[in-house]
Amino acid sequence: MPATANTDTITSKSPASNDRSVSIAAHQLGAGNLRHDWQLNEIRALYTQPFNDLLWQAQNLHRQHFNANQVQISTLLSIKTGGCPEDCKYCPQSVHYNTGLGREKLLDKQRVVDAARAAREAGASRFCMGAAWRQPTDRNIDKVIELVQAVRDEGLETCITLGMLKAEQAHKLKAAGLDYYNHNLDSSPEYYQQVITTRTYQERLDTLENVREAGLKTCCGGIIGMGESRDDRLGLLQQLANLPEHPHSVPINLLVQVEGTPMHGVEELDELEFVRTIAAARSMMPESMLRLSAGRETMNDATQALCFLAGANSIFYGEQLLTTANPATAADQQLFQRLGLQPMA
Ligand code: SAM
Ligand code: DTB
Ligand code: SF4
Repeated sequence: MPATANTDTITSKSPASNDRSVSIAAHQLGAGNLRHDWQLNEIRALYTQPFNDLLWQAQNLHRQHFNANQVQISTLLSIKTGGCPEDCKYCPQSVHYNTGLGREKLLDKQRVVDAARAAREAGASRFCMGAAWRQPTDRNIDKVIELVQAVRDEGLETCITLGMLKAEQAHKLKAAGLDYYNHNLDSSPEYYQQVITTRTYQERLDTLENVREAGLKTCCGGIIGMGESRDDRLGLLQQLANLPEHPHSVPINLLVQVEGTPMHGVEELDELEFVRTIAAARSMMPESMLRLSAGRETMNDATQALCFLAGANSIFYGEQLLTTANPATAADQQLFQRLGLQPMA
């Protein structure tokens, strides 16, 4: 960590911190002081602290900004499945891999409204719609706007993820009342090139800029457990936190390994490493909603509880993500009850 004149450190308040813990100065990690200049060595120092110190620090920051027992609930729907021309090595919807998924058309409005209504009745406050496109056409945008407006009419916040967006398209979506646009950076710039060859990291950053400039809220995170190094995980966090605005929502996905994709069979990530990533994300982006996203289906309850302790405060809820399984709603309700968690209004 760089030297600092401020001696009021967060770790100094920790009764359990010891010599090996990293002093993160309050002016660096405190309320109302969002940083956008993280260096890799600082993130490494934060991330590799003793686990208890890292979690204590993340939980402490979390409590400065949020009610620690409230979790925001989002439900996902794939509105256009399969047949995507991109070659993302993790994704079951790419045409490049044979995963048994067919190519479907854009869902009609009634199907979407029915799903949104069911999600709201089950307790979701946000409805996220995903399309397997590299980039939507202007005609696609007009059709998606109708879906967004129908979901808004059901009283839900709206989020969509359609691939790369042009500036005019982002403005059109904002004018139509869309709340969030999801566009993930997914990994470090270095590892990204090994995961996707059909687009560049810069193109991702350009879309994020178009989204921000249009005044939409950004939902931007990534996937870990893709065989990346720890430094790649740090690099992803660095990119996210050093964006001109911290994303409003940060989904952290654990790779769902799908047979037929090149990433099927990759070595599984240590669950405590996943928890560390959540805690570091919380510490670096203390005001963002941090979503425990794909991968909960295979994660045990104790690990999920640690993720909430590390500052995760949002989940995808409902038995399906886009094309893969998510925990049963009854199991999630039980988990919330066991942990004393309440859905955020
Ligand atoms: N096609 C658009 C795009 O890529 O921007 C939107 C849909 S895409 C399925 C949305 C996100 O889902 C990806 O950025 C990635 O983070 C996540 N995702 C896809 N497949 C996944 C998998 N097998 N495991 C975990 N996350 C996955
Ligand atoms: C995000 O970060 N994760 C969601 C959502 N944004 C669109 C998607 C997860 C997809 C997992 C694989 C699937 O179900 O196809
Ligand atoms: Fe297409 Fe998105 Fe899947 Fe990549 S992640 S193959 S862009 S649907």
